Amino acid sequence: MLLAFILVLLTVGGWGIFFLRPAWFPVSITSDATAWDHQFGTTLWVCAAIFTAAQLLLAWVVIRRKRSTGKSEPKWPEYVWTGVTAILFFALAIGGSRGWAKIRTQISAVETIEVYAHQFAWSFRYPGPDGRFGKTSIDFVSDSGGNPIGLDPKDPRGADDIVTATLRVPVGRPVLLVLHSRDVIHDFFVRELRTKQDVVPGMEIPLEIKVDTPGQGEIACAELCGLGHSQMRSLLIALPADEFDRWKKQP
Ligand SMILES: [Cu+2]
Repeated sequence: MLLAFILVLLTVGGWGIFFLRPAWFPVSITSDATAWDHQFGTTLWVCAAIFTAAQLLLAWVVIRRKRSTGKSEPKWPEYVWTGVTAILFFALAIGGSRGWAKIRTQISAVETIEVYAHQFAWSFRYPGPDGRFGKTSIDFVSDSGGNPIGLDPKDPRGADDIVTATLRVPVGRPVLLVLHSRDVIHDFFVRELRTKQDVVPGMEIPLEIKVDTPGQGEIACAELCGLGHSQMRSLLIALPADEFDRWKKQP
């Protein structure tokens, strides 16, 4: 009986957290968030219903438990819940991958910004007025010398490149981020964009974002990457497009 009481208490407590929402997503700054939030909400409701049904059923079984009579139990409930779970799982997976494909595979950005992750900081590079990125090499990397991305000092194309510690993006214009890592796997995570993408050494990973309202968001590393992982954070600043263009001319 005590076990049944604890099960009911856990279920009610779970619903309490669900409704009070002590920690929830911050307000989004992109319209893409609507699809993510919808999918997340649907998944959460389905899981909440299954959790509630399973816990209450378990409590009922605990209360009504009888000594085994040695007769075999009917098998059909197992078929039913396995079948229903499989259908729900595939429906959620198909819905989620459709949304993901719509947002993540249509790249239309004309503006490219390079993102460099390393233990334990972020750097961002813009091509400057010539519109071209200069060469980089691991040989030139020097954090103390102010060259965290290893910009080649002899390449004239890189002379006007802008390297910053915060990410500024224009509002209303799709931006292609190209993610690089210098050492281990990191993860580019911005809650306000509902975006999370691994950054893998040796790979250039494209990630298109479009911010629709001016605002700010925290860029956090969401992959445990070493002792300073919790300090690995930066800021995303979304500026009105004209202000962004002015800043890029005179950072
Ligand atoms: Cu990290």
